[in-house]
Amino acid sequence: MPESFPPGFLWGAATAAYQIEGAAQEDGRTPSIWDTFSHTPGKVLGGDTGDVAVDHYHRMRDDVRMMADLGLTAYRFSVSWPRVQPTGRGPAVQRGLDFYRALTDELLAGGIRPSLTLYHWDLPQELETGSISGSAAGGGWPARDTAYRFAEYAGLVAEALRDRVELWTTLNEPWCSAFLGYGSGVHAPGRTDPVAALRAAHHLNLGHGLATQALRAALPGRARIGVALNPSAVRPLTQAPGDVDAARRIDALANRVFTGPMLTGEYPADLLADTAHLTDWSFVREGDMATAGQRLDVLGINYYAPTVVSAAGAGEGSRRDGHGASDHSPWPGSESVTFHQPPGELTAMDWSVDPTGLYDLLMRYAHESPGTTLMITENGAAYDDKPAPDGSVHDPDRIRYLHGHLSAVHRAIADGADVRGYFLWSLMDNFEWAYGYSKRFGAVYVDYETQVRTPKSSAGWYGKVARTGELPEPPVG
Ligand code: IFM
Repeated sequence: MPESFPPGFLWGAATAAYQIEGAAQEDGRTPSIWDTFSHTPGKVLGGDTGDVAVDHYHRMRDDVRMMADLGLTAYRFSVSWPRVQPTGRGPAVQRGLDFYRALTDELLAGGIRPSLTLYHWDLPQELETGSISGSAAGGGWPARDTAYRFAEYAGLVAEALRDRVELWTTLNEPWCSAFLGYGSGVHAPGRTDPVAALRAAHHLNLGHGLATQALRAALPGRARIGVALNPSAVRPLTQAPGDVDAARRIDALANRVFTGPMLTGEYPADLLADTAHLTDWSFVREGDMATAGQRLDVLGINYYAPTVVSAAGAGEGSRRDGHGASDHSPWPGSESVTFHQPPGELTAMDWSVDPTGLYDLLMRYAHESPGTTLMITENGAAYDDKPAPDGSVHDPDRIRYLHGHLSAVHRAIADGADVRGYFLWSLMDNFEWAYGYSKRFGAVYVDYETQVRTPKSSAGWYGKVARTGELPEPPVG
């Protein structure tokens, strides 16, 4: 029996500005922290940068036509902050906004619902260093002012696109911004200071709340506002008390550091205790928790693989956690926790294939956040896709991955989770951050020499699911 999804379920694909747009120096855009980071030798594999990426800025109309041909009903993209507000403060650049006006017009004309993310990691460099115009103090997300700058930018984008976009997301994966950007340093801006990472996490929570207020003030009542988190399905290696405690610690640092303020209006007591030797959290000011805990219409979940942990030294494992190699841990106060790769199939990122993690997260947040719509704002896998001699690209592993995860979503809906949409990561191959162009997540293959796009077999498979709203029998083999 095919598994049917509810009518109106959104079938989308997702991308992010720095990963696809290119045109890094056009129409007034200034560098973001990712431009600076990727141009710093040794930071990105192969010295790759997003200067050209997949040239979406110039190929946008063809790309939207491709989405419509595939049968997508929604598209999640992000706005490049330095394209719209180059110094991170002051008025918007209309040419920058015009690109997103044109993109959303094309989407709407093609019957595709735009889902807009305000921040997918491309902080204007000036807000990090304050060095471009000399007007700003900078400091990045560890600095409180950045949260206010983000709210100002949110208001500018909302005013420009309020008539075209109903689905708004404030932040994408703030965990990565805070803990990979300022803790382990494998993401921009590449700082390795655990306290800065915790301060960044708080200011991202605050910025989310302030931006949500700015969006609600500017948008019509029908707008739906949310955030896209990458919660970890954290599992202890064994039920030994040390392993269970390691899982609790990582759950606090991966998940509850954001869902605490955003869903319940407070930081979890165990998180504060686990990090008390590093900071007294005095950067949290009166009123911040109420601001961060704005009503959420949509909780976006980005899911790839579960996380298995144990107490230090238990079993075979490492301090590496699938988020890139660094001598610095992204887990402040929990550096000794050991991470384990579960047995079984792996993707090209060495992430395990386990849809039960997605099911568990959907059921968890259905219970913890009743009344909030859930969306899978990202899910997908990288594989070493290569064109066949006839130019076609077959990716049965990705079809199996998607089938398994969509089946988990179907089961969660059947068990009561209010899930309204699924966005495949990613529409097309693109710049995979510190891995450069070496990892292909796309349903559409991109030849980086010619920029020719070729839908992989998974794109055809997913398009059929989107058109019928039904998941066929699992693929064999
Ligand atoms: O490519 C990223 C995306 O930008 C954020 N979520 C995870 C994806 C795969 O690593």
